[in-house]
Amino acid sequence: MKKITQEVSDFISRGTDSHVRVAVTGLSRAGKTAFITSLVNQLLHTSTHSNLPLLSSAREGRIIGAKRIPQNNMMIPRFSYDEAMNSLQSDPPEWPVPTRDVSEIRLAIKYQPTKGAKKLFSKNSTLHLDIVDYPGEWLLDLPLLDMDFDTWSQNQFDTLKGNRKEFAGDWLSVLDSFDALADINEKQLADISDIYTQYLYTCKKEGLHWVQPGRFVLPGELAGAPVLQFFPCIEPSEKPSKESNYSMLKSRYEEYQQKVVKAFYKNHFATFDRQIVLVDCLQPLNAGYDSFIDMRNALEQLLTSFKYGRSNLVKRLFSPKIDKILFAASKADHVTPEQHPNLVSLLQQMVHPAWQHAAFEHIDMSCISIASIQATTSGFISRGDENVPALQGVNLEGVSQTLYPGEVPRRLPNKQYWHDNHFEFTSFRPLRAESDQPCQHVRLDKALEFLIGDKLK
Ligand SMILES: Nc1nc2c(ncn2[C@@H]2O[C@H](COP(=O)(O)OP(=O)(O)O)[C@@H](O)[C@H]2O)c(=O)[nH]1
Ligand SMILES: [Mg+2]
Repeated sequence: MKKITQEVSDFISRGTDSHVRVAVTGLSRAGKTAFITSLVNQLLHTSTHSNLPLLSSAREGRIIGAKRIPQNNMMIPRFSYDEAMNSLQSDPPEWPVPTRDVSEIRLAIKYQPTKGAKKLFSKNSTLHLDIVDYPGEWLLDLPLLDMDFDTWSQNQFDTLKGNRKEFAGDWLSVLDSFDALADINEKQLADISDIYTQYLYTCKKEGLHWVQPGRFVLPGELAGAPVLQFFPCIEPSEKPSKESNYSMLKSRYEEYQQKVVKAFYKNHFATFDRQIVLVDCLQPLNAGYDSFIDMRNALEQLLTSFKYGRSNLVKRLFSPKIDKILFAASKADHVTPEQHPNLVSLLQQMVHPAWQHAAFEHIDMSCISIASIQATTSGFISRGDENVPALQGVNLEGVSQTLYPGEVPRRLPNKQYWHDNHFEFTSFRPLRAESDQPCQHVRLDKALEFLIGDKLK
């Protein structure tokens, strides 16, 4: 009897749309933690101070309230909401400490439905919202599923041009004295993997985002595990023995494909209903042309996980459910509001080519700009007899500043652009969060409307 009741209740849940899993991703430092913290904070405040006019259910006064409830999936760590809020409420306020793994938080949102079966059954309905945070870098690993170790290795060596070759210097020089045919030397494999991982970290530090394997730079709970201890290696001309270094590297790579990459897609990705991809377009503007092109490539790569065409790997593995993807240019409060349309246009340029060439069947997509947690306030300052837009904020050293950070280009800039223009987007402290007020944000409600608005009808 109990089982039947559970099944019936699950059935009604699904039939009345009362559960949605929203995944939040983006490359590291794109603003995922800030986004989730603010989103949870806004929803928890809806019963007292709603600050979400662009979310129709909130504007119409139909949200009764939201609370946190224990998540269903016990294998995923809890998103550290309280810790993040403590940082934002401290004096001076601080940004939440970065986390580097998948995590989840679950909310129950009570609302008044407007239509259909939900309204018929009861006056109030509850939407269970799961929010899952995972590093965008993990999506860069998808192509590995279609490549054997030798192909992947060759691929990695082929990318060693320009800066990358320079960054890989240490690793390439230890490879010179590495004997792939010799008997397995665990210590040596661990050491060289470490140097290879350092190379990947250097790429990231220098603003290059396309790194493989993605889990090496964001290992989460796998830090130090042998499955993360391999590196590209040219296939030896002689047949390697089963006990050789080469065979060990190859079998670790295969283990990584199955137990890390495939497992992520099966256990996590397959469960997502909606996806938001956060993109920090300002960081590559600061860093320069190469960083820009690299971010575009990384985004294009990331998008392949959502191409559900017939030949798609993801589709071959399971039936993905994602029906809406939102791309959001994050940290928009780094530039003055009249630049926000340019920021969106720039993001569209990075995302659209990949989008148009691929068959993104049945996925609704949109691009917006947001600031999850505002760090600046915008206004005007008078210069001569002109009023010019400006931002005010407190920088990370605690100094209050008023400035005009410059224009955001509408289109993807060419190389020359960085000779003629100089970007310097200052980092500011977040505005302090008050315990009885929701955080200040820009268009987080627009993101919510896109992601869950229809589920609150
Ligand atoms: N000004 C501003 N800065 C932000 C915002 N969101 C994130 N940041 C900055 O970006 C950094 C990285 O954000 P975080 O959410 O930790 O990124 P994650 O690695 O994607 O989780 C933060 O420490 C802030 O300095 C925002 O809405 N406004
Ligand atoms: Mg984070």
